[in-house]
Amino acid sequence: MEKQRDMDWWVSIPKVELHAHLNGSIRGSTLLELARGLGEKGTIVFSDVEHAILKDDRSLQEVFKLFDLIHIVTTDHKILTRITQEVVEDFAAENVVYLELRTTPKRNDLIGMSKRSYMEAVVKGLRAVATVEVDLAPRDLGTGNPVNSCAITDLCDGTARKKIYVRLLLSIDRRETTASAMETVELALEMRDLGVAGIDLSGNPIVGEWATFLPALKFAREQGLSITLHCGEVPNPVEINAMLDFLPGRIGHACFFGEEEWRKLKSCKIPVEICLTSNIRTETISSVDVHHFVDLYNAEHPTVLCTDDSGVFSTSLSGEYILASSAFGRSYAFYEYEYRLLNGLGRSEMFRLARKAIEFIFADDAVKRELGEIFESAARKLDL
Ligand code: 6MZ
Repeated sequence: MEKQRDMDWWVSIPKVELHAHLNGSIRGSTLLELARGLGEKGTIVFSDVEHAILKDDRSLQEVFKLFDLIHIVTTDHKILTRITQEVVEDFAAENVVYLELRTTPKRNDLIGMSKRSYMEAVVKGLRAVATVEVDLAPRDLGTGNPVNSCAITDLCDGTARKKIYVRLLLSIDRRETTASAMETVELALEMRDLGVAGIDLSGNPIVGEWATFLPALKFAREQGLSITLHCGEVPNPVEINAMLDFLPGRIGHACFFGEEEWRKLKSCKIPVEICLTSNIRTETISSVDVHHFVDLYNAEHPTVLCTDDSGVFSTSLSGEYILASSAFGRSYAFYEYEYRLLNGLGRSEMFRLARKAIEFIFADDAVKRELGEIFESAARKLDL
């Protein structure tokens, strides 16, 4: 009973999700249903897939094998529309008020899919969301009004609906060529009015070279897109340093940083998207107690808690907040073989952490202001 009330509290606070991969956030039940369907058609052997899907702990490399499998199941226009709708509805149901959803536009000539038609299917999914109002449009600089909103403000009975702001980030997969990465950036630029706010670099960190993606990332930045990079998921100091020197808007993970890289990161104040469950499940961090989040939080470095792949890692954003507060809520935390004083992550500190994430979003100032008001009103209601 007490546990349920506690869980309800974490679900009830407004939250900001900045690192969620669309295909990694697929509902487990949807993935199994779709895989079973393909098994019946003989496209895949369902029992093999079922085993891979239900397995709990996977190494980072096993996760990328699972993604290849997920992509066989989901790379279809109708399915993309469905999973986009479900993912947004799931985040909204746990009071995520601002979501940056990232996905890798894919081309598949066999089914007539281009990177553009892939993204159009995703946008269709955003428009299909039924349980909540979706704000996906950037603001007009003159009027401050959305330039292209699919928002419905009121229900038929006149009561205001719950609202979620969604912005899209287009991911470049590390398997891609420079030309393919450039194509993704061009597409992002064309789709800016549909809520595309930036570019992400992700994919298997042992594949590809930083130099391959740099021209596209530079071009994206010159054109005003924001950039986030998966950085330091494996030990690769040369690449980590090159990425930090690029000064991205944010980075994700930062698991294998040495002293020099921490110093550089902290002096540049680049916000870090923290994915606790993902890092622990993939064993890039050995346990939550030694996670670098503690040190960054103590150093007042900008951080934001995120899910990464809520479907693949069976987590939720509320779950990540509960995990952080139960691991770091006490006064001391064990970090790098010594106990260090932690400022104590109780409910009000966690609420402040959630609100602070507004500063690091890739949407415009009008959205930041509106989110600030949402948190303000929640703080009053929750007496924080
Ligand atoms: C790096 C990851 C990732 O784009 O098909 N992705 N890349 N590290 C991670 N940590 C575990 N989790 C997900 O979503 C799935 C794709 O996102 C990237 C991978 O490229 C994966 O194929 P989309 O929607």
